[in-house]
Amino acid sequence: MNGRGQERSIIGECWNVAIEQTLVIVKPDGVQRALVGEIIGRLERRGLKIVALGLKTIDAELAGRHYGEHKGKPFYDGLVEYIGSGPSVIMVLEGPDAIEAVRSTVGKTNPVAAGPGTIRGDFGMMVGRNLIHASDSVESGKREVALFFGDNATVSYDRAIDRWIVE
Ligand code: DAT
Ligand code: MG
Repeated sequence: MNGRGQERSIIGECWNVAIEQTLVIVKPDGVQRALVGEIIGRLERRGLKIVALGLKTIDAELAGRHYGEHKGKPFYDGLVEYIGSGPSVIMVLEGPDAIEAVRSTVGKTNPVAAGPGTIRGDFGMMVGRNLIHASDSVESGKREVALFFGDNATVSYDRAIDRWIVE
């Protein structure tokens, strides 16, 4: 129990905060600029848990499925070329309100508008080289995790520190 009469749980619901999963991609510029450790470190230190991780070059077919909502926009072809221009580090992160926690750590889409202290604000200059992708809703998170890792491909485990992060 967490002192408020609720069962403490690191999966499912805890104190009205949902434990969510989000898909994060360190894009090819992040890999080429040797920022993988820095980016994962920031997210890990915030308290997020890595539950799937891999390195892969995203081909046009996978990029088309991932970025389907942007098809027809003027930047679409450049986006597909950029995301496939080298290997990306692709991961699933889990934690309380993980979608919002990661999006706020990542910063606004255009790095110039992203606040200092955010990943894009600290390391990026242009929207077409914004280093990182993060799911923008629970629904898109589920879709993107399934797209990149398939169903039931995340690893469920406890960390000793979890009780110091999740009340
Ligand atoms: P986000 O990645 O912050 O979720 P999004 O989903 O609106 O942003 O767009 C997906 C990616 O497409 C974004 O990370 C970079 C690129 N993009 C978006 N808007 C763009 C624009 N106006 N010009 C160039 N690239 C753009
Ligand atoms: Mg998006």
